[in-house]
Amino acid sequence: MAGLSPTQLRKSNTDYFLTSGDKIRFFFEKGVFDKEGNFLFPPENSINKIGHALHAFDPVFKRITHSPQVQELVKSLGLEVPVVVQSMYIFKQPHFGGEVTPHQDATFLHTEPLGRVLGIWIALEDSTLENGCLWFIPGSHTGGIFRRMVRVQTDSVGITSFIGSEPVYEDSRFIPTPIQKGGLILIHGEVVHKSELNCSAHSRHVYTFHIMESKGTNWSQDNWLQPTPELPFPLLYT
Ligand SMILES: O=C(O)CCC(=O)C(=O)O
Repeated sequence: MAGLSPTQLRKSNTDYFLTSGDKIRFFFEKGVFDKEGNFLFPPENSINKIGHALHAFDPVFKRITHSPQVQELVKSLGLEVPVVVQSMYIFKQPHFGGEVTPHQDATFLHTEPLGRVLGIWIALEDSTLENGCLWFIPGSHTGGIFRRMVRVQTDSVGITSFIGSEPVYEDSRFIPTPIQKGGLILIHGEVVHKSELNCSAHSRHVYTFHIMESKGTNWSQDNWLQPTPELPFPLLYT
């Protein structure tokens, strides 16, 4: 990163993100690099998340994603031909782990019709009010989506932009969902959710992945994340 102008740096970060759908890549918290791109803090304390294809290329996460328990759960919800679209390991570092602002997953993972994306969020450590548990607005999955992030191609360069604006949600509408290590939260693709800055001394590690019912569903061509020849979206049921 040394010697890059702010514009070049932004472009290189965007490229790194936009081409991460079929790879295992590392994303860091804000403010952890100096101007030359050197770590200001130990890398293991600076990492925000790893994504977005752990489910395909890491044997441990592949096994968990396709485990009998996950398959049974998803079958019990009535999904017929679910595919895995992305996966992430989120660290939520002690004293440091950044907030995830209120959003709907369908903003980033859009389908037609809506209602076909489901997040499976597994707590690998206790997730508490102090270390940044998830918060949800009850019933918010029923109101459609407010904003979409789309991929825009300018020559060979990919950039993203937003259509629509995210409403400002009153804090009082959110309810927290602390959960113990080993617990699992299902996240509807349109429910509004967030997590707050981790000011505590405890990390909050999670493994999360998103699936889509592929039967009768169109994956939007302008989503940032697209299946590739290297990684078509794998079937969940194996
Ligand atoms: O784990 C978090 O803090 C946020 C996760 C999230 O928003 C998601 O998986 O959709």
